[in-house]
Amino acid sequence: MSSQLTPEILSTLERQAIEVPSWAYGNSGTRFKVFTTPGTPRDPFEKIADAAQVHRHTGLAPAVALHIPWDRVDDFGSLRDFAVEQGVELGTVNSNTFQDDDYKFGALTHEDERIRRKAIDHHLECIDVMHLTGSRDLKIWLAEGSNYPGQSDMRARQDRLHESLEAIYARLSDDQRLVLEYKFFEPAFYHTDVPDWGTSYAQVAALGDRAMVCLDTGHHAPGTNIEFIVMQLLRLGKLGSFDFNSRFYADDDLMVGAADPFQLFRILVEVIRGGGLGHPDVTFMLDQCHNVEAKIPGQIRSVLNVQEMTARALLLDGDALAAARAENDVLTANEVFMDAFYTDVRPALAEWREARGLSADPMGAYAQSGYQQRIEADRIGGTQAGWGA
Ligand code: AOS
Ligand code: ZN
Ligand code: ZN
Repeated sequence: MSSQLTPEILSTLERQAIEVPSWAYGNSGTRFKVFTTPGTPRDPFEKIADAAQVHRHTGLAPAVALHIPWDRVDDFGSLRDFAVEQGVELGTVNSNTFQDDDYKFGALTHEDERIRRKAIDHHLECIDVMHLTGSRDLKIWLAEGSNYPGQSDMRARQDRLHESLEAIYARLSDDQRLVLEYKFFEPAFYHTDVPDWGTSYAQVAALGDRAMVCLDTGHHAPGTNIEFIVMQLLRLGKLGSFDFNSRFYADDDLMVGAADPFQLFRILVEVIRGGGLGHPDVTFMLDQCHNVEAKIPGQIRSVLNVQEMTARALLLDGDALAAARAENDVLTANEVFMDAFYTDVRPALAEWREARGLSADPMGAYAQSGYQQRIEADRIGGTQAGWGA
């Protein structure tokens, strides 16, 4: 293979697996409008079928993350069997405590014991689902916080959060994990109960080894050095998963690698440095919504973006970098770093794909496959599943 990608790099790439989110295939939008897309899935089975297309054309996306209640079905065993038939497996189960009137002032942190109990029970239901789907991870993102100074006792809420998480954690089996996602604002605007990696870390560290932090790349203030957080969490053995996406302003949930490929590269350099690439502890997930672009191709493009930046990060010349650092040769160190980033690996990856029986051009192959035309014709009528449906 005529490329800069060594056999070692190629075999590392071979093991790359990215979980795609079921909600990426449903309709989504902003607070202003949800646009519908022809061919949108009408139920969780159709979401899985669409997700399987991404894997079929890229070989990169063998698992689909679920969301409860959006993906609740009568028989999770048959959803699991269907996924296997389609060539994928069911992955992380995401809980939802943000769409119920009861949760207006909190869920796991709520002052009212009844509401906390309800939120805990929802998570126990998610764990039951995980047993049926074969999922390892329960991902918790909390929409809790307050909008005005004085509104809430932030400290008491941390204590209640700990107690609630403890009750959930206690229900996990030995091979299951809890990952706690942080987000600096939205929907609460003054304080958020899990706003940053430090809070997430403190909460999961108090639970035990099978509780880890989930890092969503869109959940930081502009200018945050996310790769530093990646480094630190890996160093502490607490990076459980990524929610990849990209953002220009807030939690935009755009395609990963679209807004700032260099940031994605820098993150992947630290993942590799910290031993997180291909490590079972660190799940790569996408958390994206495709509001105006086609959904399946949007997901195909996204996993390819992750692969491309991973390949570039693997090209980083560690020896040259170490030598420059030892000499405090700032400019050479930076040049070595940028050389890897600027290397175009697309032709090499296309060649490699072909060698593995995949199309050199997965976007083109999907467009040619006729799948999109088929779902647009077949799925007319019925209720389209959406973000929140
Ligand atoms: C919300 O902002 C988060 O990124 C979550 O990961 C959320 O669980 C996901 O968007 C699906 O609900
Ligand atoms: Zn997320
Ligand atoms: Zn988010």
